[in-house]
Amino acid sequence: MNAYRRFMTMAILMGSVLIMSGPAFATSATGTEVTFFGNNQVQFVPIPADLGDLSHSYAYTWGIDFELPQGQYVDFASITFTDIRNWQNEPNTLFVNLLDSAAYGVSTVVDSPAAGNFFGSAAGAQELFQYSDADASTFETFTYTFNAGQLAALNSALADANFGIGFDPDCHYYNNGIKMDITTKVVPEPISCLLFVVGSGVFGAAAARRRRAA
Ligand SMILES: [Ca+2]
Ligand SMILES: [Ca+2]
Ligand SMILES: [Ca+2]
Repeated sequence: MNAYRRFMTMAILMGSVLIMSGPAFATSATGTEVTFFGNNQVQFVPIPADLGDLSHSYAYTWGIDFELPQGQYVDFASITFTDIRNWQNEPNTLFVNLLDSAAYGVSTVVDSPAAGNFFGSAAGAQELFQYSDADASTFETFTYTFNAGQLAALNSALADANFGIGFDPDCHYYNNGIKMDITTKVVPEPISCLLFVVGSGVFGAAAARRRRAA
């Protein structure tokens, strides 16, 4: 009995260790695989990751639910296409947009390849970038990094813990996976700013005294 108890205690302890040291990812029921790296890096991957090789007949919305940790904001965001390749040697464009809100996971809408960016005039949408490579013989891994204005728009879209990325391929762009990476940062507290300013002031005064004394 004692041996059994010891065995069970060990088994429970080992189980807890395994859970604590397990991989830090969760497959969301909302159509996105979310992986956390450390305290402030998060990666989102849509399901399916290649968005069906981005067919020209459709526009795609990818809705992501993410609640920012309290007192934090997004200070970096990027979107990466692995092994992206034009389906033909022709000047095709892939439009990528930020959406203020979008249904969870990947949805498709029928789209005319001739009519430009499907999301162009949609409410709550703004174009992030256009990807274009007319050479179908080469593939590349391409990363786009959000600029300051786009980061501000992402942070405001996240106010309700939901945002989306809209893709409109005109025409097809084959690829081996899409991902979005963000890092978050703690908003500086007013009190520490104040202390910093006071500290700089004391420092500055001391330096001025030293200059006068010299
Ligand atoms: Ca399209
Ligand atoms: Ca289109
Ligand atoms: Ca939103």
